[in-house]
Amino acid sequence: MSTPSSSSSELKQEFTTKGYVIVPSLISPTQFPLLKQAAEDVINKTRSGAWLSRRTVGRQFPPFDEEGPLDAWGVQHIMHPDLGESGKVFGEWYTSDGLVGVARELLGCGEGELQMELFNLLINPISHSFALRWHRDDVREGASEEEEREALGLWHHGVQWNTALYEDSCLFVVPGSHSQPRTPEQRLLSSTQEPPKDPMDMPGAIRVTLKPGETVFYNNNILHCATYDPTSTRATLHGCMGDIRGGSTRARNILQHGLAWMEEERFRDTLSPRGQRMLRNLVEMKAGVKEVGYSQVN
Ligand SMILES: O=C(O)CCC(=O)C(=O)O
Ligand SMILES: [Fe+2]
Repeated sequence: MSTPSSSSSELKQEFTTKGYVIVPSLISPTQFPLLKQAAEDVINKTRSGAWLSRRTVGRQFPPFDEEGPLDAWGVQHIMHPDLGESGKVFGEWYTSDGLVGVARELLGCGEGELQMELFNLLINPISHSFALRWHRDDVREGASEEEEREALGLWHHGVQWNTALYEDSCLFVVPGSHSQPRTPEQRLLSSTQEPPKDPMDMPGAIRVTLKPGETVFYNNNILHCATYDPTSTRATLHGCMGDIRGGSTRARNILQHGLAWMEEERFRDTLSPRGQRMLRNLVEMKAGVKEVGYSQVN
């Protein structure tokens, strides 16, 4: 995985032109049951209120407060040492050869430049349908065409991914929109705070379906939205990694999620030497940044 090959550059090319690419199997047969079990554990803790770092129904973007309803569409900070053995299982997969190999390939960076970032779990709410409006993660909906062009012209030195543990059809994207300002019609449909009535009304939209074990890597400024159905099991690993050559360009996107816990020694102690190196890069970046705002308004 870590040595470049012709098929690997095809992967990067697809990621660069379409803004996303699907990779079949980055979870080994031994890891799969461990990840499923760890997911079940943290989902139970979240739904019972024992784990309060979560994304609750009704709130689309950070900050995700600890208060509010118990029905959640996401579990935050799944490598946290307070999650015990489950946290460790997630940490082992986040730093595994397969995942790190593809991330490096898409980032075009060396092992020493990899930055540990976010790792969360996206789940089905149990009693509400919910949806996220059309958005780009780090460009606000009111950005002018010129502002959009400028923001999308920057390479942010990061990759984000969703890895499905169960079949997942929640995400919709507009291929190619990570590098193009919105058309007037796309702008209209993504300027509202309301979730879409039908995501397929968005010109150019496609629905991304992942089979268990598949991963979609995407540029998080691609125009995207998601719908959450309480009757369909979802447990999808949702993370990102960066390349330190991006300096503080990724600070807002990452630090708005509240990562003070990652600076604790007891978290570092749960990680492999590779994980500890990646974490050190994050902590150094964080130290150079005074204050970050939020990418979106809820
Ligand atoms: O649920 C998903 O797959 C997408 C989540 C998302 O877009 C976000 O958290 O900003
Ligand atoms: Fe998003």
